Amino acid sequence: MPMTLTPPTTSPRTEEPRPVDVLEWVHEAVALLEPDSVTWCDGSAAEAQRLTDLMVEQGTLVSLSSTKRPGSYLVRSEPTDVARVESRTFICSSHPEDAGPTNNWVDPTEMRETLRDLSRGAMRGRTLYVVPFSMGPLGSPMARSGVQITDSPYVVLSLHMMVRVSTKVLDAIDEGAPWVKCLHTVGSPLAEDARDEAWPCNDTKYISHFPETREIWSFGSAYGGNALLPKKAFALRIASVLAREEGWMAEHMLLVKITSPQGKSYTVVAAFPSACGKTNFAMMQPTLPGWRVETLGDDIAWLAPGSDGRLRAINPEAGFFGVAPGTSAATNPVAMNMLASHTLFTNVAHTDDGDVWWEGMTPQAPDNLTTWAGSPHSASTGESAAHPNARFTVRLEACASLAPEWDDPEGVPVDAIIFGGRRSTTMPLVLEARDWNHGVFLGATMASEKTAAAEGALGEVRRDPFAMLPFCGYNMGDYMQNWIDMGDRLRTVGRMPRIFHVNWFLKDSDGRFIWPGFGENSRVVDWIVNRLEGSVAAEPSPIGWLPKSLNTEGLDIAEEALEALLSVDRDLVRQDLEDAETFLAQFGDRLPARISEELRATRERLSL
Ligand code: OXD
Ligand code: MN
Repeated sequence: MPMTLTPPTTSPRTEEPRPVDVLEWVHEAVALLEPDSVTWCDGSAAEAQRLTDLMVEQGTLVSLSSTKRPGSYLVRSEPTDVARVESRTFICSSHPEDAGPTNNWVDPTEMRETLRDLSRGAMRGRTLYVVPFSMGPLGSPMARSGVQITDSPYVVLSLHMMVRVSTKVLDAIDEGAPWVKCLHTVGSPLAEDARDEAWPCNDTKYISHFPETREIWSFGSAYGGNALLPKKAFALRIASVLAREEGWMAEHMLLVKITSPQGKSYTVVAAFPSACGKTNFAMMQPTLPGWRVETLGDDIAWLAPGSDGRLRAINPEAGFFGVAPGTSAATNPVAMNMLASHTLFTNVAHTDDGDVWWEGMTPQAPDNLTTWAGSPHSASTGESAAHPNARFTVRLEACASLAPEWDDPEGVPVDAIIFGGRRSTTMPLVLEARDWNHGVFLGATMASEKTAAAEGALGEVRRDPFAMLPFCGYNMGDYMQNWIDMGDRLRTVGRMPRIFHVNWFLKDSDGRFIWPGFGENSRVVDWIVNRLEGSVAAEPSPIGWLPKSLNTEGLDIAEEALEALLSVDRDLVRQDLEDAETFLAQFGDRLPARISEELRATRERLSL
C-alpha cells in the first residue's frame, strides 16, 4: 500500500520542505475534494513500486509476461475515455479575444464556479497525490516548475516516466521559483466499501486552463493529455503564454541531432500534427549510408535565444507517450527495442502469452487476442484489436538513440525548423521557405488530414498552424506574431535557423503512398543539410524552394513518382491558398500584417 499522510489540514509539517503556497493550495484542494488521504510524491523507484503494486491489486494494471515484456503493464481505459477531448478543452482568459477564435473560451469566474461545484467531494474514498515536477533539466534556465494534484495513481506512475518528478522542485519553489498549479481529478468519488472500477472517470469532462494565473484544472478524464497535465496543458498551452510574455517559444515539435557522413552535426526541430510520425522521425534509422539521427524529444520543444543569440532548444519532457499502432520493427526499430521492457501500455491488445499487440506490429494479428476493450478479438469482424490511439509510456533513457545532450541544461542550438502535415495532395515532399517570415507563413497555413489522436472524422483536412491548433493557450494570431518577433530578434543578434516544409504522405491516383517514408526520409534530411551547408541548388516555386533532385541511390522509385513528389500543382496550391486565406481571416486584426503580406506575395507568385 502507498504511504499515506493524514490531510495536511490536520497534519504537522514533516521534514520535507513544503512551500507555504503549495501547502495552502493543497489545503484548499483537500477541503474541496475531500480525499481520504494525501500522499506527497517524490518520484522514487520505491514510490513507483508502491503505485504499481496498488494498481495491480486493484485490477487497473495487468502484469505482462516477465519473459516477454519484463517490468511492463497493460491498462485498459473506459471506452468513453480514449483520447484528448478538444471540445471539452477551455482557455479561460479574462477576455475572449485573448483566447482567440480557435479555442473554446469560458469566463474564468464562471469556469471556476462550475468546476468547484463538480469537484465538491470528488475525491471521496481516494488518495490525493501531490506530484512536484520540473519541465526541463532541474536547474536549467529554460526549465519551469509545476505541481500536479491528482487522484489517479495511473497518472502518477505515468508522470514518473514522462517528467522529472522530484522534491527538489519544492525546494526551488520554496526559494521563489514560479510554478504552475495543475489540479486533476477523475471525478469519480468512491462510496464507502464500494469496489473501485479499473478506470474511474466521469462522463462530464473539463480540461480548463487559466493562463493569467498559470493554473490548469482538469475534471473527469484519466486519458493522455486530458490528465497528464505537464504535457499538453502545461508544456504547450500554459507555456506558450509564458513564452510569449518572456520572449521564447513553446512548440509542438520533435527535436533531433543529425550527423552527416562528414561528421557534422545539426539540430533540427519539426512540428507535425498529432500522430503524423513525430516519434518515427525522432528515432529515424537513416537508410542513406553514413547518416545518423539521435533523439532528443518526440513531441514538445521549448525554444529560446541563448546568450550567444542563437535559438536553443530543450525537450521539457523526460519520457515518451507515443501512439502504438503502426509501430513495428520495420517502421521504428528503435521504438520496438525501447518498448521491450519497463513500459506502461494503454489500450493495446493482450496476447494469450502475456504480451501486447497492436495493428501494424506484425502483418497478421496473433490468434487468441484480447482486444483493448477486454473482449476476445475476432479478426473477421474487421474490428481493431488495439485502440487506434493506444499508447506506450516509457522513459527517454530507454531509447537507444537518445542523444547525450538530452539532459543538457543549456539546451542545443537549432539549425533547422521543419513544418509538415499529412496531405495526400498539394504539398510536395520537401521545400525550403524563402526566408523566416515566409517560413512563418508556411507554419501558419499548415494543414493535415485528421488522425485518431483527437476526436473528429478521419481523413478530413484541417488547418493546424504550427501543429499548435489544439495546444495554443492564447490567440493564435498573437502567437503568429510571436514567431515573427522571434525572427526579428534572431536576425539582429544571431544565426537564424532555416525553415522547411515536408509531406511524407502524398498519394497516387490509386490512393497509394508515393514515398516510402521512415528511414528513407533520410534522403530529405540529406537535402535539408545540404541546403544548410550551401552545397545544393534549388528551384523556385510559388510556395518555396524545391529540390532540383534528391539522392535516390539504392531506392527503387519511378521517375514520374519523383516528379510528383518534387513539383507543385498550381491549381491545387491556388485552391489551398484560398482555404488558407479563409482560415486566416478569422483572426481579424490579430493577424500579423506580415502574414497578410506573405499571403499576398504567394498569390502574386502564383499568378505569374
Ligand atoms: C500527443 C498528441 O499525444 O499530439 O502527442 O496528441
Ligand atoms: Mn503531440
